[in-house]
Amino acid sequence: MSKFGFISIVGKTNVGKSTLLNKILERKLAITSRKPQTTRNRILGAWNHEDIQAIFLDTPGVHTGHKKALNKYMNQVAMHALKNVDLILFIVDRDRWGEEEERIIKQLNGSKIPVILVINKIDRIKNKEDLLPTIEKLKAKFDFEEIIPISALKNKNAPKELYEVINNYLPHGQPHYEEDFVTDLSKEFFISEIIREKAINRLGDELPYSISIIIDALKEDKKLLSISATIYVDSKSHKPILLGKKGDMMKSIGTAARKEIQFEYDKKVFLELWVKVKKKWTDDVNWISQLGYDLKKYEN
Ligand SMILES: Nc1nc2c(ncn2[C@@H]2O[C@H](COP(=O)(O)OP(=O)(O)OP(=O)(O)O)[C@@H](O)[C@H]2O)c(=O)[nH]1
Ligand SMILES: [Mg+2]
Repeated sequence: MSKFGFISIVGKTNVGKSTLLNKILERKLAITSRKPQTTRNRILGAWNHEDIQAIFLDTPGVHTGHKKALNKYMNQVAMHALKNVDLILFIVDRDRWGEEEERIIKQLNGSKIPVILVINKIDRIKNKEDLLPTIEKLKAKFDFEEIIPISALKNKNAPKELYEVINNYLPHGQPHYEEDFVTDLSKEFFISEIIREKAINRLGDELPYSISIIIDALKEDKKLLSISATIYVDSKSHKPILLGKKGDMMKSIGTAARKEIQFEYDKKVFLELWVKVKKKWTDDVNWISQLGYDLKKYEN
């Protein structure tokens, strides 16, 4: 009998949720970075294996201390993914347990959805004997169905236990999507995310929070993909940082993004990038909607 269900990947920011999604799907669907708050909305990725179709939902990291409209939206998307799914993969970074994790647990209490605790980044635990006390410590936090230690980054594949869990906890049901369906996200969205990732990786610690990308034009024929995009910063003082000396920062972001888009779509890419200021956009509900983040959808 076939199985079908939704699996959300939740946890604090920066614990490796998107890295895990990409590892499971064996392709890069979500951007990742060493900086917090990289994922800003729900990233859906379908996984088909034999008679199982699992729909993974990668989510923004739960975070506290930021009060802008964008932060509110991101936290709402994350908390929404704790409901109306069939299985939850709750990711933590080794034994790091804080108020964000507590917030998630509070939401999970009383829920009937099975929760698997995934302890990530175990490659960073020098002494493997330290893993056992970590598991014991986390076991006491919630009635997890199972606890699986992994390294989403270093393991060649997602561990077998994870696939067993998917098989064990997904309900019986027919696949809802065609076998070649991967995601519901648009080409414009992916391209803007690739540009954002290249920018995040090249900028200091503060700027990544305040950039957003809009694709102004996208033309495509058999051989060429032509893109014009604008990177928006939220204050005037950020513009020269993004431009860099003689425009070299923008050049570097553009070159890296173009190479990856070329690889993803297997055709020649022409990418034109602009920088503009959109003051305090992270707290501007209209602007956030314009970026495609649907504030109403995740309100409850
Ligand atoms: N050492 C190590 N680093 C990891 C592992 N998994 C992820 N990382 C790194 O941790 C950082 C954050 O990874 P992401 O996948 O972007 O984390 P995330 O949970 O999606 O973060 P947000 O989208 O901001 O919530 C990146 O630099 C990853 O390369 C791991 O197993 N080991
Ligand atoms: Mg992420």
